Amino acid sequence: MSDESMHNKPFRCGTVALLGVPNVGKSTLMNYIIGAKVAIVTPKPQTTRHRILGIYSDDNRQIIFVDTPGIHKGSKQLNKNMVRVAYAAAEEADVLAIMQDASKPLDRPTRVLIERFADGRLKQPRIHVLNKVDRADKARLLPRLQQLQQLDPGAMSYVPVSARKGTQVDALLNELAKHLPAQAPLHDPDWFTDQSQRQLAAEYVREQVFLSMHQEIPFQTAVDIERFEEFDDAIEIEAVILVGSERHKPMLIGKGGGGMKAVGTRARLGLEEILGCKVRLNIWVKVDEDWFDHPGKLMDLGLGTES
Ligand SMILES: Nc1nc2c(ncn2[C@@H]2O[C@H](COP(=O)(O)OP(=O)(O)OP(=O)(O)O)[C@@H](O)[C@H]2O)c(=O)[nH]1
Ligand SMILES: [Mg+2]
Repeated sequence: MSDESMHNKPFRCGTVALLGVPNVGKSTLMNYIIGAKVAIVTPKPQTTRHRILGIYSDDNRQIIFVDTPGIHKGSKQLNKNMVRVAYAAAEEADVLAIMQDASKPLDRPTRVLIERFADGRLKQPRIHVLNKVDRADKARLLPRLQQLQQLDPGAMSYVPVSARKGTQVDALLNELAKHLPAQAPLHDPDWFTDQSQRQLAAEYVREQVFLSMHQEIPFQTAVDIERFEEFDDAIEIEAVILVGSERHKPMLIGKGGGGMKAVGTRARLGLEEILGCKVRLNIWVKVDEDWFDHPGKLMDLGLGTES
């Protein structure tokens, strides 16, 4: 029996929504805590497009993290759906973890976002997470904390962390768990994500497209899994990469197919690691000019607002 349970501390369990503008490190933090790459991470904004659960369980707590798309402005239906998904996750959560990049000066979108949550319209406890402290100027951290305290004096706490290095993540877990309901675990402690193997396959391929492509191309790219079949010795996957323009196709495929080959190899290696078996991955590229602005197509890709 652990020290905690000997002291009769109640078991705590609930949901924490990870919120923030794009690129602040929400998915990196969740992956670090879960200990597996359940949400893809890239240096580009708008990487996460739907809500992803990552469940942390120990002897005293089960913290159900909800990773959300970064809150941003955008005119396409995809952007609107992403933002709607983030706000819906906030409404449903027990605790709001509002993240920012502390290695950069507080920008306007971050300030607007903090003010929006600080207005108290949502009643859940708010915890501000100042991420990327490994890259932040230490002398600026205290003034930044004070600035944040002024912007949202009603928040429970303000926790500096490094999601990449894991610095202060234990302290953050303690702080988050304090505000969760005292109740028994809702999920089997061995279960750590709601992502199916098929969804992981689509996301791992999209991650490699995001990493290898530039300018507007990644934002107009989606991945659809057309076949996912398990055999005794391997999983066979057929993935289609949708691109938003005919001229993106050769850029993605690359000279002699080299670009596509690199995307496929890297995605396959990542999938073999997380799925724990051999993967045979075939990828095709298809042009679909308006998939990101078409509600029905977004729904089919799992990017609708009701998914
Ligand atoms: N130096 C440093 N980099 C970090 C840290 N956390 C995340 N990053 C990097 O920041 C970039 C964005 O990280 P993500 O986890 O994809 O950010 P996100 O908030 O999920 O972004 P969206 O899904 O686009 O909203 C990646 O290049 C990460 O490696 C950190 O603590 N320190
Ligand atoms: Mg993300």
